[in-house]
Amino acid sequence: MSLGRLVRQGGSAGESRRSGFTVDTMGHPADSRDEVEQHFADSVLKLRAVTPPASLGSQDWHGPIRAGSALTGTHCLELFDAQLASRHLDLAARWLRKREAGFYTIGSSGHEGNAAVAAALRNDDPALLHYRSGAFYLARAASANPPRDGVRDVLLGLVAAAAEPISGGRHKVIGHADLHIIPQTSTIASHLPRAVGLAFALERAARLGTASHWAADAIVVTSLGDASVNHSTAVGAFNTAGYTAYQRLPLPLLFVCEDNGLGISVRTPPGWVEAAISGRPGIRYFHADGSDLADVYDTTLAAAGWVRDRRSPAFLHLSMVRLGGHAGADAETGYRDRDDVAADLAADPLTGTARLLVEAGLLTPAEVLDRYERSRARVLERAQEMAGAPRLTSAAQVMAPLAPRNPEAVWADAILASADEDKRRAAFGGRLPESAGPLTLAQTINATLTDAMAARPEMLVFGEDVARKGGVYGVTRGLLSRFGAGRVFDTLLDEQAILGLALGAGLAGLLPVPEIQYLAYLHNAADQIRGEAATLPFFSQGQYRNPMVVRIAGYAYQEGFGGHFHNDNAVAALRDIPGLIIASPARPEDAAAMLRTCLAAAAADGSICVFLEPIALYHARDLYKSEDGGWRAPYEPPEGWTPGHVPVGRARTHGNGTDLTIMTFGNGLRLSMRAAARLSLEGIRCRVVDLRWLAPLPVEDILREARATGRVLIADETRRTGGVSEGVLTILADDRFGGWVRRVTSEDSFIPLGDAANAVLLSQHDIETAARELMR
Ligand SMILES: Cc1ncc(C[n+]2csc(CCOP(=O)(O)OP(=O)(O)O)c2C)c(N)n1
Repeated sequence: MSLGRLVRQGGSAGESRRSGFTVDTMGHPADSRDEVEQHFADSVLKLRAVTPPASLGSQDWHGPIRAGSALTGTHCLELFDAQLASRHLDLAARWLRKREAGFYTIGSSGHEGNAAVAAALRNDDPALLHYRSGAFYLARAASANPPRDGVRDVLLGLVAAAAEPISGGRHKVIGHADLHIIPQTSTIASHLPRAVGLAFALERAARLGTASHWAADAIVVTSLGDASVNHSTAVGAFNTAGYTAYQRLPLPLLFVCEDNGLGISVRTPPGWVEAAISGRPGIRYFHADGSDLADVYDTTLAAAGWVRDRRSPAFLHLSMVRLGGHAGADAETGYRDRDDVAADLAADPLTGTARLLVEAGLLTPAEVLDRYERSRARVLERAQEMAGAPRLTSAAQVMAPLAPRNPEAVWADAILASADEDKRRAAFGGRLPESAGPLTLAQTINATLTDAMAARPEMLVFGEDVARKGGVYGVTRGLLSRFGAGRVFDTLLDEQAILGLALGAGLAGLLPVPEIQYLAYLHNAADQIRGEAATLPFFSQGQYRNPMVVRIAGYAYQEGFGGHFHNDNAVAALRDIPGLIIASPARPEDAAAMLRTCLAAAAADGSICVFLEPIALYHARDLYKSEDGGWRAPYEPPEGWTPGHVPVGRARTHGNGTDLTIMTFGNGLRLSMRAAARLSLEGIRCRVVDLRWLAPLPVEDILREARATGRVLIADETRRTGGVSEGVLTILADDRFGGWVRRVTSEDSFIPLGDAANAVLLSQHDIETAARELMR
């Protein structure tokens, strides 16, 4: 018997349960109604006691759903439909899972109040959402122009269908480019630095007059759970938002915390979210009852209005409940008592909206339950249709969005992105770098950044100490005065925030070039590259991109100065990130060309590039002996960029010796070239291959140069374990290289202070000794 009929026939609370609820909508034995459904039905039955205000004949659909609310009856009903469909999608997820046709059961039950958050925002406000945002998604989909079939989208996600519109079957994410919902990973809170960055970048793009994907008066909305509020990533994002607002810099960002009091099984102390957030400087706090749709709507309007008008961040705290456990397989009875679960059931937001509609005289309880049933039937029927939707089947299909590479487009962008003569002269203060004689690596990177900024108005340079000081090593010196504080600025001391800003800026259409001051300080924030930047194209099939060139000062050999934290030589954490480009220049002229290539790859392909700069070579002048000037190089003016173009993943060979191939990169290049010179005195003729790119490694060049001599010595300044040499060896082994191979590396150690550093670092002596042994 349908629920509506049960009510019309005068059934009472508890009768719904006894009736067995047997609605067989799918040609299968009916799924039994779970406790949440039973409770909803009982609660709606109880609403028969509610006396409608006037007669049901003169319903005012256009009036407020409740006195004082901005939510109209029509709007409330539309949102109720989104809430109902979201609830049934959770049930469908479990139904599909049981039949091994679905792969995801984290639901939105209890959080359906977020439909009103969607409704109170503009459809083109970019949203980065918590995984319980089913009703938000459906509400925004339904109000899109033209409306989208949000139920279908979500079901395709549950069954990992290749036709799913955002991730194409790679994950069940909440997102759609037409709906301005940027898909998030399951790593809780990791999306918040990006949300902060996006809000910052929207404003910055508007001020700079560069094209952005979003309107100048858009605001960013991002949501999270209550347990996630404690994650250091979230705390960092709140801090960055407050810090920015505190300085009166615009940051139109609405945080929404959907507080159900639990993080899987762990209870959030009552009152904690408010206590932790409400006193924060720079962030305005709002609260609403998440089970009361009108309250959520009205409070979101107020909070969003605050953010939009003041361009300042706000935190909307929604008290919610979690119904049906954390996910499908979660037996919450193991950690929650009956009263606790019952209290959540009593606050079911679906009942809350039903009450609004019944009390306004717009629906009878029977009509509410009929609507529930019709939604149930519709969703389950669609679930049945989607159950067998084709999935991704090959590695090529899965990986297609990972690393789009269009070398011609990158080449064209790299050689053409130069400002005209006058602009260049103005940017360089009348002293063009090509006329300045040979430059060091640091000077060359500085000049290349200057040239790029003059040509690319959308490019930003930021990081710790990069602006006023010009960087610890002077690499960004002068950029602030040349291009202004709108494009070159110091950030707060938080690598996660720096990378989050890059993530948001790239998304907004800018070209961010953040600096990480030392390689050792990347690691506290590496997930922003690994889990966020690199996964966005994957989980959106390239519909969203976050191009960036992250400059990192790294590697060792600072003559004992600085110890581990300034001499970090470990790159393993970067090398296995799918799609990431890692450039590792050593020579000044290579650095210029490679930086242009990285910027072009970011602009043309949306690539995420790490540009690893060897600190010890920044100011190096000489190669073989003092005053030879061999490590400096003239700066190539734009006319020379075409012949000098360096494609991603192409090595450079120095010398043409036929006895031995030394493969190296970074500081190892200078050590190896010096070693090669000494070995030549002994009659050992070497060629030295500078890999230049650590990801992707230059496979073709490695194999060709290995075959050229039949003897390979890998000189690798990174660690023996997980270092670059392992990758080179593997390339040779995979190709069944039949010659001799040896490797010399740094030790599996951190770098100590003082002379002891030399005990664990690759040395020129190591290279020479190994070379002689190989030749024996
Ligand atoms: C960084 C990280 N650590 C752990 C997890 C595993 N995990 C998934 S959901 C969750 C609880 C999140 O609770 P809350 O933020 O309150 O959101 P809710 O699920 O209650 O809506 C945890 C610990 C994760 N996804 N990400």
